[in-house]
Amino acid sequence: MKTEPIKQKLFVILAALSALPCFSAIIIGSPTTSWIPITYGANVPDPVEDQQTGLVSGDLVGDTNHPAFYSQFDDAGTPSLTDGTLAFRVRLNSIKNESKRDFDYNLFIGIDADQNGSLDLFLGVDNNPNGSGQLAIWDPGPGLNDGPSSTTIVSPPLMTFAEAAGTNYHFALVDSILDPSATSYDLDGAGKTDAFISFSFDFGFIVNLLSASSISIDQTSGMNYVMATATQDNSLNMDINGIDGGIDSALTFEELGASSDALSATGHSVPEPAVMTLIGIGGLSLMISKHLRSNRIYG
Ligand SMILES: [Ca+2]
Ligand SMILES: [Ca+2]
Ligand SMILES: [Ca+2]
Repeated sequence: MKTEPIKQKLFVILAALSALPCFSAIIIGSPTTSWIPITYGANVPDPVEDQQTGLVSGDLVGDTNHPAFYSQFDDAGTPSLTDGTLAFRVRLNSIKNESKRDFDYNLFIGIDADQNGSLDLFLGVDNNPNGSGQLAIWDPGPGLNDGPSSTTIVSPPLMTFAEAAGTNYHFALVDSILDPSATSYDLDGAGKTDAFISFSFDFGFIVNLLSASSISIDQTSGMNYVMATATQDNSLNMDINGIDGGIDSALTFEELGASSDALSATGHSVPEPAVMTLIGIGGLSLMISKHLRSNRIYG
């Protein structure tokens, strides 16, 4: 009988398979422990009650212990670096009408995918005052898109996707299950519980649309994000994450501090291109000095 070696081989194969990283699809309503905060240097996003439209439920809120903005990535378990799902979560002041549990606004995430200061694509939530709507990806338009005053989001969106609650869309009051480490569920302190809006996009669409603008990225590429709420789908007119007010500022997002630290889709910090250049120059000068020293010693 030769069953024993086969069993052993099977055991080895199963052991090898179980040792592979475990890939699981994103659970859009998962606790914050499954999400990675998107940071803004030393800034603590986002000041409370700095939204500019009188509609407090569109106010982005966060503090040192309660991030206003998160991402999560699922790479689909394939070797490809350009597929998978990229999800975002945003903390808001409140739900306008708690009995309806609707998000009644637009929410934009501008992506600076080549890290030159200009936003190359916008994606987010395209809801109306009745709370219904869609997920969308917008063309940035002809403006520089490097600051609030030069942003030219094009309406209607390039692409739209139906919101499927529990699959690619989730809107709920913050509680101890969604945010296990929270010490407050009302960061603005005005008496209404904060809310999380979470949504996801096929990463391949983002890669392909950027590629059409001659920007090549994969899941390891560093990107800077600008995130804002709005009452219309072509301007950042409500609350820009990371800064106090600023919707009409003539400064750039970088000058304002509204551009996030560079993060890959997979959620890893990536040095800015300028830093990489410095590291490159530093490494080169180190190599030259080593070479000169070795020439002095042995030459
Ligand atoms: Ca705010
Ligand atoms: Ca750019
Ligand atoms: Ca609140």
